[in-house]
Amino acid sequence: MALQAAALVPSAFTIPKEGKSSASLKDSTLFGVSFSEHVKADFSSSALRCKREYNQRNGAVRAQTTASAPSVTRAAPEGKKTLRKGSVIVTGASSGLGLATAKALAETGKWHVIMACRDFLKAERAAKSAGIAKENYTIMHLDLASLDSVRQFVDNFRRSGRPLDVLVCNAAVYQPTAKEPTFTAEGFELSVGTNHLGHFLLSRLLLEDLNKSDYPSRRLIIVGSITGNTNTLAGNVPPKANLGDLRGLAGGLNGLNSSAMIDGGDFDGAKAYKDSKVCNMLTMQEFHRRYHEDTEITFASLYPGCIATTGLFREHIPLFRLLFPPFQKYITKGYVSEDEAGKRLAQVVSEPSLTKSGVYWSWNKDSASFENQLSQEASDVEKARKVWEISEKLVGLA
Ligand code: NDP
Ligand code: PMR
Repeated sequence: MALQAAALVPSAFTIPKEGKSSASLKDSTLFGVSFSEHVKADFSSSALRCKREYNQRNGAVRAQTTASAPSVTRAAPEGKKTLRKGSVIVTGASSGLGLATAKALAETGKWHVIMACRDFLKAERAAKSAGIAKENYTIMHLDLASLDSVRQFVDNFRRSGRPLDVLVCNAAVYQPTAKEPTFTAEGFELSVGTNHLGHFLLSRLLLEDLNKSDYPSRRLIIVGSITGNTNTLAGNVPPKANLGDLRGLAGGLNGLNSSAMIDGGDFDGAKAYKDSKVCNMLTMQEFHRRYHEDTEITFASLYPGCIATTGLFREHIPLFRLLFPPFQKYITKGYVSEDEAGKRLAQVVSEPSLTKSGVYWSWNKDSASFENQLSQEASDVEKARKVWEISEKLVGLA
């Protein structure tokens, strides 16, 4: 039975060959979801074709990359020892994973955390109740659902005079029960607009600041998820992530003359979230390909485990919120506490052993980190390039 199959897999269970799971899945309607029919081969011949095309164009891409890399000379060479505190921006640090990460970093005494949050008072209360010492954090306003706010945040941060050593793109919204799409200030479907496009603009702008930092290890981390990866059991729970040919994204996700969904299909809030996570993971890799060699910045993504108690599920039906934590704790064994997940993300921020760039980190049942494999779509080089180029246009960078 499906739940037994789920019980056998650790939190970061990966089906070794895409679409060729040996796990036996029968129909399950837990949480109103029937998913076995969706666990099918997910091979895409277009991915291979795209890869070839990318290789043919590779020279051109690299030339363009060099031209658009931030032309800032770093203040000090990599590896230089510094005694100053690290300065890290964490988006969405007012609850859940972001708050737990801010707490874990602040507690080391080695980090000053800039909590980039849309609700200042909520963030202040959260920092206080988490017991984060005043001198270890600063709250700055950021609403990722508004590109003006993103630009304003970057200006304010620069005015603060603080260096930027690590940027953590963590904030997200999830609208599993929404019947109709809602939109960001610029008219993009809210989940992709916030989780992907807001972070895309933020990280593109702040790359220059990261590049100026003299900190020994500078990092840009974009939180991903197992549910965006169709090479896992969790990623095969419908609706599955699928960016298709990106026609909706190219059309601006506005729900008027274009679909609100990246693949151009009918609106589905749960799918929009999973699609946004695929964009997050593709963006991390595209950053790595374009900038790692020149800047030595580490680009990373991760799946921290299933933190079933966070505010992410606030819009889900009450029965789901009641059953989801015990389901993840006792059946799938994928559950992690907010504290544990915060420590994991804090490792990706600061552990000297996790400096490898272009990696999607996960943790095994002994809480040891390992480099996980992304699904075929979430590691599709050509799709990553297209998502990057379309996103650049949408956020006004190209
Ligand atoms: P929470 O809802 O607890 O945290 C999300 C944070 O994002 C909140 O602080 C929220 O602010 C903030 N946020 C939402 N919209 C905006 C916006 N427009 N501008 C600025 N901030 C915003 O969820 P989690 O802690 O679970 O999620 C954190 C990350 O972890 C997400 O990227 C999610 O995809 C990822 N993740 C979560 C998993 C889980 O099991 N929970 C599993 C895998 C990945 P506010 O407090 O004001 O609402
Ligand atoms: Mg899942 C190993 C099994 C596993 C893991 C690690 C997760 C993680 N889930 C697993 C299995 C299953 N889930 C199974 C077998 C089912 C069908 C009964 C199932 C259902 C389910 C639902 C309805 N799961 C969900 C939902 C959500 O609404 C959550 C979601 O998709 O949010 C986008 C979710 C999640 N399951 C996870 C994780 C980590 C999530 C949440 C979040 C995320 O990607 O951020």
